[in-house]
Amino acid sequence: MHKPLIAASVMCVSMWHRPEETLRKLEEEKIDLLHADVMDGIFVDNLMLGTDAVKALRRESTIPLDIHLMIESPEKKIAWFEPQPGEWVSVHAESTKHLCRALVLIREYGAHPMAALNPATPLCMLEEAIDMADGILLMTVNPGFAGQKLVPQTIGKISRLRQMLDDRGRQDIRIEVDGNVSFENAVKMRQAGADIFVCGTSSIFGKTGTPEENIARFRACVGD
Ligand code: S6P
Ligand code: MG
Repeated sequence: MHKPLIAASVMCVSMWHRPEETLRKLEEEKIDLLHADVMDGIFVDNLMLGTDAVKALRRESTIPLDIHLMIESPEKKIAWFEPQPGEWVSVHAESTKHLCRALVLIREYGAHPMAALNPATPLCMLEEAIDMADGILLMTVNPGFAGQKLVPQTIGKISRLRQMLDDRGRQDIRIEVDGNVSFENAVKMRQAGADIFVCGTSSIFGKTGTPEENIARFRACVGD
């Protein structure tokens, strides 16, 4: 199994309480990725992080971006975000008729392509595109909002995806989990085979503990 990576969810950082200090702390704590949620109000019922915000994050931090596109027809908009080598970019299978095109385009920028699935979308949707991806993002809540409860069926889905990848000899493909990745849920997700964890209000930006304390606790939970 891959070393677990922590992707800190930027939408869970308050924009009004010195966000730059939080960014510095995440850098000091050697957080692996900054998870930037992009929402268009059509694919999901919310609006979040436009192109300028994503580019500003890239300028303001040394942590590589993990851009989660929750937008319709992402293949037409990937260029707007100017993906960089080493970044991760995920596109939802439900959001495009051209998943393969979107994944290939992301790779042309030198970034890691990921295909994302909502909780209710079956794994067979990935069958023909999986080999074009460096990772699969499994939503463990319905996308659109932070602070939701886990859809419990998604834990079994992580195991089934890990099996599907192993059967194809694709142990190199990472599994990212996003939504209610709490300390408790992360233990189960790790056991099921997840290796990138989106950390938001359920863990490192929770109401109790400092981000530093919560990051240490989270790392212990996923065996880092
Ligand atoms: C939700 C979005 C997520 C959230 C994250 C919040 O649609 O894709 O990345 O930011 O899930 O974390 P939490 O711990 O509040 O669920
Ligand atoms: Mg996300």
